[in-house]
Amino acid sequence: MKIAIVCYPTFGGSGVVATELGLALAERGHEVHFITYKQPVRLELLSKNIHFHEVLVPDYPLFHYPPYELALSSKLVDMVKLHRIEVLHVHYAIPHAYAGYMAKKMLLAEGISIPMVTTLHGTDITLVGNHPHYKPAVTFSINKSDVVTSVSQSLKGDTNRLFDITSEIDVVPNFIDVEKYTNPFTDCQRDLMADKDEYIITHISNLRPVKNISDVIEIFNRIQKEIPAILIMVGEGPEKEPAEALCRKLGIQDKVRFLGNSSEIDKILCFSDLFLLPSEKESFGLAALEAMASGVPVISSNTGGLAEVNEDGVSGYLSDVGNVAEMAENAIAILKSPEELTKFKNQAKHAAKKFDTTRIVPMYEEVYKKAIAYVS
Ligand code: GMT
Repeated sequence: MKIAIVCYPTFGGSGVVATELGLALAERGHEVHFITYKQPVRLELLSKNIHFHEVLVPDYPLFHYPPYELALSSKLVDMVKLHRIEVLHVHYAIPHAYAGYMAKKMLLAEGISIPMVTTLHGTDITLVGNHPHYKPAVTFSINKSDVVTSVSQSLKGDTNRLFDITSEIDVVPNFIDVEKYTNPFTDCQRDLMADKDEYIITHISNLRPVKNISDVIEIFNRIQKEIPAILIMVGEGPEKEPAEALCRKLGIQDKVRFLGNSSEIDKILCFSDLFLLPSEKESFGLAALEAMASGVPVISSNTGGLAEVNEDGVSGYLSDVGNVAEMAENAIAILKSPEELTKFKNQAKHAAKKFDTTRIVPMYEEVYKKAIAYVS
């Protein structure tokens, strides 16, 4: 199949999923065209089945807001015609589903029918999309998609609750190449980060308010009082400075390392012992799945789709949002005995296998077939 993938090219989960999906589809022989404003961060290798088309938005003094949707829909029309693309797959409803729908309509005016698959990722529904300023356009473009998928049952429920949705939503969970995370390095080089007796606790996110970053620090503070440990914070975002200030206030600044954005998540997870994700909202929690695939147990909140990923008492523990005392207790329970830690590491890796690329990518292929059949 010839598939166009529209996504955010940044470190965010939806862009990562879209990129990994495109790479996996290309490996399975499909021709994949990424159409976005910058080369996606995880799209390192170009191959004969992978193409990247940059959306340029010309500047003009009249434009207070550059019209990205306009440029994207025009680019989609051009690329569909040039490469005879058979299906559009847009990740994150805003503004991609809207631009995709416009492209569909423009192509139809020229006698070309192309189906659009929209994948909902989370904040496009639970945080940004239901704002009254966006809601009518988001509802419209979801309802006008030929197939809609969501990354968890929980997100499907949220979408139906928050929007007036007239079409069925297929749940296609996020996925991971478990093989890639299995002993990727002969030596994880953990001594670069910590002393021999110190446990390494990790958090990876875009450091936005929804991630409850102060809870990450509070949980770690309680852990390090009981067990020698350091905390590695990966990512950039508005909560970074307040988090640094909190670490100084608690006197733990020497035990917390802020690494910024990283393309070496697999290396960081390789030497991590525990992963913290106490988010306010999380439609899936791809970062938790990446940790689990690396054999890192997860201490998380039980919000949204996290309970579909992190199995309580198996791959880690779940607690109510904000219950930092319980999250710290659970973390300590895992770390305090080497046998317990080994057991949870193995269980986390095993639980991740349910989401292996080989199981999930064929579900997207079925979705594309359904979408193509729908318009032909
Ligand atoms: O986590 C974020 O804020 C980034 C956001 C995104 O769209 O890039 O992540 C969302 O999509 C991910 C991939 O499907 C999910 O794993 C995250 O749980 C989801 N984030 C939220 O729902 C807050």
